[in-house]
Amino acid sequence: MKAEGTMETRVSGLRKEVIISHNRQTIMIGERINPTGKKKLAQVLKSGDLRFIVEEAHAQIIEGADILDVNVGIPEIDEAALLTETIELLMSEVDAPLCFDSVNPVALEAALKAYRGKPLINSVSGEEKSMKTILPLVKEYNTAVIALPMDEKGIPQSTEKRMEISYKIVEQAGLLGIPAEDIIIDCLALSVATDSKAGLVALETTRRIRDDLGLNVTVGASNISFGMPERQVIDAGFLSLAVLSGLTCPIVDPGKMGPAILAADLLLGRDRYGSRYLKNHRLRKKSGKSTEV
Ligand code: THG
Repeated sequence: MKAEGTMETRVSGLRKEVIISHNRQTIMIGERINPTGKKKLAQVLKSGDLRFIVEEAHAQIIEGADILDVNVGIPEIDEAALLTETIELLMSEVDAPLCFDSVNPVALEAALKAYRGKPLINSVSGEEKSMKTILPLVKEYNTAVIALPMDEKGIPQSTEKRMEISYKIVEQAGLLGIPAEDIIIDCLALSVATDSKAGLVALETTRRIRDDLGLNVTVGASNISFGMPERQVIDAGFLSLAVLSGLTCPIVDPGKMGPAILAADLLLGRDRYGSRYLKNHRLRKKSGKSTEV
């Protein structure tokens, strides 16, 4: 099947809409509100003092994030209450649309009830159980959703199998009345340290999702370099190749990968007069975040 063209995914916060499309500039989803591997964040989430989260939100936006991923999953907390509180706080502090990163449908629904705008749910997979619990939420609360092309057997090695699962999720969503453009496929980057073809498969999946389905594509880019030295070089290289292949909204640390993404758009003729690149550079410089002296 050849897609009729490419689709637009619209998400919004209270005061700002973001349009994700293959014909537009790359959208950055900031990943730093996530306690995975971050002692400080895990600590503030436990203590309930959420000021650091607000700081991280503002910092990521200065660094170029268009959407903020929000993951508050730590053991032994009431995730529904904590996610809702965090979402409410962030809505009052930033205009950017939010992406709810949770595997807990109860927490997701609580946060969805509190949200004003059209958020992104991260994520649904091709597992029956996931589709059955997450897709009805996407429909009922009119959200967009990130879909992982994996199923009960795990993450497929082949592009073909990833496409098959992507089609299945789009079809299941369609049966519930969810439009295809509200689905963003994660091309699933695995580490090149354990599988030297992992980059190639993610890039091929990205290209096929764009060309065959016309859908937007995301990726947790830093997975690609897990276990390797000089990770940022690998991540930045992967991102440039992936943006050319059809990646439209990577999940990244904008402090580290912002310039690489904006450079990719600039090099692909998607940033007239380099104005986005330059504006981002000035903002970083002003806040002491530029890597240049
Ligand atoms: N796909 C989708 N969602 C995702 C991922 C994905 N959400 C979570 C994750 N992957 C993307 N987010 C992060 C958040 C933090 C880190 C990596 C990815 C991270 N933390 C450092 C660590 O683990 O060592 C902490 C170090 C630091 O503070 O810099 O790297 O793939 N759909």
